[in-house]
Amino acid sequence: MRKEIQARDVQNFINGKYVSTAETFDVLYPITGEVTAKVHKAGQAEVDAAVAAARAALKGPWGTMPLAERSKMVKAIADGVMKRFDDFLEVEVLDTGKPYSVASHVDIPRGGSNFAAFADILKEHATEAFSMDTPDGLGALNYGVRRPRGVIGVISPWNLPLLLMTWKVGPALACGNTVVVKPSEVTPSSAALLGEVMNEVGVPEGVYNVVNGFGDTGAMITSHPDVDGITFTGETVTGSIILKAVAPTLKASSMEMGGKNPGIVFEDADLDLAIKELGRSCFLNTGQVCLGTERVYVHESIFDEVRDRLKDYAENELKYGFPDDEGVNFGPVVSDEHRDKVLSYYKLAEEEGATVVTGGGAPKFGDERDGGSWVEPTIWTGLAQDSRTATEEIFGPAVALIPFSDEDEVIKLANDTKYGLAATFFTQDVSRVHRVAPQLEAGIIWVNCWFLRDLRTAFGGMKHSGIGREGGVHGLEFYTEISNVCVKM
Ligand code: 6OD
Repeated sequence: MRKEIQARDVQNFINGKYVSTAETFDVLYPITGEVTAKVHKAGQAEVDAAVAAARAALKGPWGTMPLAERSKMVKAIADGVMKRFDDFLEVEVLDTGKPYSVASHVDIPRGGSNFAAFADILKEHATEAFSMDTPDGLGALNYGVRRPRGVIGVISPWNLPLLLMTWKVGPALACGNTVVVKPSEVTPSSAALLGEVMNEVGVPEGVYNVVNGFGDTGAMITSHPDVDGITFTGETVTGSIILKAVAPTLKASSMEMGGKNPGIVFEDADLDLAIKELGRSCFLNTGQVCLGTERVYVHESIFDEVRDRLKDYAENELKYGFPDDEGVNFGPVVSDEHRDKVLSYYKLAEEEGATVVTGGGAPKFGDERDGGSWVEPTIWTGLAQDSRTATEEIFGPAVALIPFSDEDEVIKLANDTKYGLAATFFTQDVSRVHRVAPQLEAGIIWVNCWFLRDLRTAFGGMKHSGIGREGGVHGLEFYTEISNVCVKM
């Protein structure tokens, strides 16, 4: 259904208050290209104010709040997000153009559960203790004391804006930190709206702050001497720039970066399941998921069948439309700039000798959607393993299918990448599961499923895909500082 767009005002959120600035920039509705928000750009003064507020809150009511009370408050934030479900849904869809069916099943519920899951993290994980029995240490007890890291800068991306921002803010607050968030400039609205929830729930001023802007605003956070840690999800190139920026002030950093994730379909796979899960992993959120699959290795004996069935999935299971139209599950990409990047790979693939199985271009609607940022779901065969299309992250709804003949070969092919975020494979042979999984160079490995998340598990990438792990107890390494206390009696 066509939506009436009224451009909203999106402000910074500093010390519990919305803060406007003279300079604004536009957010466009990716469905049609209309202006959906005017965003107030933060400069050095706003970033300094946000950091100062965050630091003051660490010393003030947040820092002195008993753990049980803080946990209760983090749970209340989870409830607060769910109470405002429809409001979050609305702004997330306006910023991203994604279908309601995607945002309401993926983005918004995780916006709540990212707080609920971590509310009790410090209560649940006992501190370590070691008694010593060396001659010099006999009778000595070592124990770990955890304290919040401090002010955490959260630099979050545009593909799953609320999900990936709260994935960091949830554990940060639960561990007693305060945050300064810089959401992506193309999807700032849900981070701003979360400020209202913080106030509704009674989170003290200065605990949660949001500043809007581009890379320059991000750089003001990453280089700020009063910010103690940076957590980032986004492209590897940006991650590398951030790592350079944090070096002079020696900040801890937790980095989840790009990927070129492999999928593998072994000859014994349950193909009904494999096609359904691969279809999701290649095309969910219009392929804009860092965990998504962009190259699929298919055993040569079932290659044609998998190709045809995945083509059928792309052509018949994915439905374009306005976000709230019945049955719509495929939206535009987030911006014209990103559409142009994805389409440049569509062109490159053909130059590199790909056979286009389906897609390969941009749809034409003959209505206002032609002003939006659309691309077709695309499948290629015939690409070489070392082609740019099969090695560079596209971050769109596009996948290269490549045949293989044996297990050792496919493990080499899957690992033949600078990235190491996720890998997904399909087999019904349990011995193969245990043989193959440990050989895949990826931080997250799914077997016979994809993007099935238990927030207690380690999450992050190897190689150029990341530094550090978050999730469950693993996030404690970044969100807290541990001091060892050695007591000799
Ligand atoms: O599910 C998560 O916790 C997570 N960090 C997902 C990341 C998706 C990247 O696009």
